[in-house]
Amino acid sequence: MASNRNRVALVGKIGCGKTTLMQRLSDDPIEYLKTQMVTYTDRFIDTPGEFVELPFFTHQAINITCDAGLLLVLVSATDWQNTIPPNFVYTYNIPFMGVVTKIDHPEADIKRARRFLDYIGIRPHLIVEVSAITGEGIEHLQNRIADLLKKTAPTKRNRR
Ligand SMILES: Nc1nc2c(ncn2[C@@H]2O[C@H](COP(=O)(O)OP(=O)(O)O)[C@@H](O)[C@H]2O)c(=O)[nH]1
Ligand SMILES: [Mg+2]
Repeated sequence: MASNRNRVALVGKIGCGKTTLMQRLSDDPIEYLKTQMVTYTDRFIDTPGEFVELPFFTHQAINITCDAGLLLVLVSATDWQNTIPPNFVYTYNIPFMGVVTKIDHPEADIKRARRFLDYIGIRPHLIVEVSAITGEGIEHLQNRIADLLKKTAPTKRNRR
């Protein structure tokens, strides 16, 4: 089976901005597309938000993403409810980061989003804040992703 260790997996509630962020990080045009199924690109694994909103699917989210090079858990600054289980990220054996999205939004509450990410198991130094619309924080996120992927990318020695 092909390795996903060069790919970044995106997980988060429906509408939190996974697909838009992926488009921004890929320099693709930003257009709304409902993610109906798991979508693989060269650099990303985009998952439907149902994966973490419906407990029935949570194991599926983990199966699909557990061999990625990096897990990004997204929480929108506009979300007033979290559905991701406590310490979710510790199920994984790969690097992870938290991303607060939509920080440009007039109703953004970044502190609340950071609290949700803390509950999910992500400490403050592993959280970045971005807006896929204005581009704020995107360069910083690109750099952090590149650093973390370097640690897990297949090398001659560990290639499957
Ligand atoms: N204001 C604002 N809206 C965003 C941002 N990112 C995504 N959105 C909007 O949020 C909605 C859902 O985005 P989408 O990427 O499809 O979410 P997904 O379900 O997690 O893939 C769309 O209408 C996007 O335009 C952002 O950074 N700021
Ligand atoms: Mg989507």
